Amino acid sequence: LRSAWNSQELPCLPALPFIGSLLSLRSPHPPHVLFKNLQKKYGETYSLMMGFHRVIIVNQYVHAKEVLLKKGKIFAGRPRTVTTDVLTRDGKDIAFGDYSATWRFHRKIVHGALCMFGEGSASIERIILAEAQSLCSTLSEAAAMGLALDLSPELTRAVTNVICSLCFSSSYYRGDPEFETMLQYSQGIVDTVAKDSLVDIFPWLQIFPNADLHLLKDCVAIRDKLLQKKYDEHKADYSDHVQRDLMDALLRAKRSAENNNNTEICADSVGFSEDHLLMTVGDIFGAGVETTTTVLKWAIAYLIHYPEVQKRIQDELDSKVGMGRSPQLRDRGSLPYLEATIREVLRIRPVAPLLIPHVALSDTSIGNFTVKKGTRVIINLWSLHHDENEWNNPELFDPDRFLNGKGTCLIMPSSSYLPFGAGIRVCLGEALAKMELFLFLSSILQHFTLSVPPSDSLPSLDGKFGVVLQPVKYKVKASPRPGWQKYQCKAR
Ligand code: HEM
Ligand code: PLO
Repeated sequence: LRSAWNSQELPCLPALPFIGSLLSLRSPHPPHVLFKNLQKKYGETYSLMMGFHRVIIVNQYVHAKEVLLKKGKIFAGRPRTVTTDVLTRDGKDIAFGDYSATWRFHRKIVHGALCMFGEGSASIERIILAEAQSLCSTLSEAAAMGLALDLSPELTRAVTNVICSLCFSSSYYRGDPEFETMLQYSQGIVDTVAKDSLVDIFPWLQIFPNADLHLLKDCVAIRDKLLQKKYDEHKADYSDHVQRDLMDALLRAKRSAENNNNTEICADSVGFSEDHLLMTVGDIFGAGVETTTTVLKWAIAYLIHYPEVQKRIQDELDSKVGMGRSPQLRDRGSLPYLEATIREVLRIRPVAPLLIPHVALSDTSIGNFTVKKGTRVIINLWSLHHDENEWNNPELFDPDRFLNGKGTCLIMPSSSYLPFGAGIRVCLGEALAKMELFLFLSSILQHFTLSVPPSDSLPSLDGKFGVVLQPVKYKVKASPRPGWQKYQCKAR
């Protein structure tokens, strides 16, 4: 079993021609759990074959950090797959696009545009706070009618409106048909893209009817129409003098690249086609919506399971912020228990349990194992976050693990923690996501106690594996807290 395909040392799962290691990968468990379990037999870092592609699975943090940080640039490639090619017009985006000058340039522009709205200026905070307030008013209306709600659409709308403001300077009202369309296509994409479906292992399966691929193509077509509309609107009233949002920042960069025929960043050399621009915004919009919403849903599911955690956050809010004003970003330092809870949610249910696959851009090594150019590397964040050697009782939800003994200071108890990845491919939205998680959760918990309706069972904590690990649907009863009975948010 410890045969060497690619190197003398790397343990490899059995593999057959064409199908690779598929037979060893049949399992009732989702891939991140299966890959964690396979460590027992093959060691922490092992390889397997997905069709014709060699894939290395890394289950521990020393090797993970070598791949992401120490050799980040060598492992900065991305594989091309059938489904991500459909989503991104053959990798013309940031997340699924291979390492290149174009990729670097687009990352830089997005980074700059997000910083422009960042902590320095108060505008992102204002946008999030307005959405949090609107969300709270929806919750209090539901509470007044005694309704328990699936919070997913309302959380998604709040989070979407934040990223919509940043990308397009627009927002959605409740029941907005464009928003309903977006909800549908985005779930269709999450359900079908990049989950190592058979088409991605066997591209030739495309010639057979494939329901998943059909759904993906339909959803992508609807998304692209929406993106094109936003692009056309921005182009029509673009001005060099005002930069309203990310779309304007990209348009400006595209124009200056087109006017810069003789410098190193001319439109051709950086790949600044309309496709590239649309795919970049598509990434930020898609990531901006699906990731943060997913974490909020996990956080609420855990808070319902652990009412004592909820109570402690509320006590902290009462004593540090009080009831007279909304929590703000400057309160982050004085609310360590809430921060610890957010960290714990990101540990126990990482949004992207396998990150996005990396690819070795040249011959290299991981630890003592040699790695050939073109090898795919999957970092199993699930294993890092559930490593028994690093975390006491890793299955237990325990925010206190991120606090000192007195519960007054945040600590990082282990290096085996990378919810946003690390290095050259680190998440571009980390700062934004953290601001949103803090402001949304603190606003909700300042006003409401969350539970399930008496007739319902507790939310399932098993995730549904896909390009993001989503919780299963559940209903929430939001009860206004004593002292907040008269609380009425102004409807927008
Ligand atoms: C990539 C996590 C929110 C934009 C990633 C990766 C992870 C991650 C694990 C993959 C890193 C890798 O492959 O090595 C998260 C989590 C979030 C979150 C846990 C929320 C709590 C966001 C938001 C945005 C965003 C709000 C947009 C504003 C991106 C982009 C990439 C990425 C563009 C691709 C980076 C690249 O390949 O160069 N994120 N993310 N993420 N994220 Fe996030
Ligand atoms: C989510 C569905 C959208 O309709 C399209 C989209 C674009 C970017 C993807 C995102 C989806 C899922 C989460 C991803 C993000 C890029 C980075 C992020 C994969 C598919 C993470 C967590 O890695």
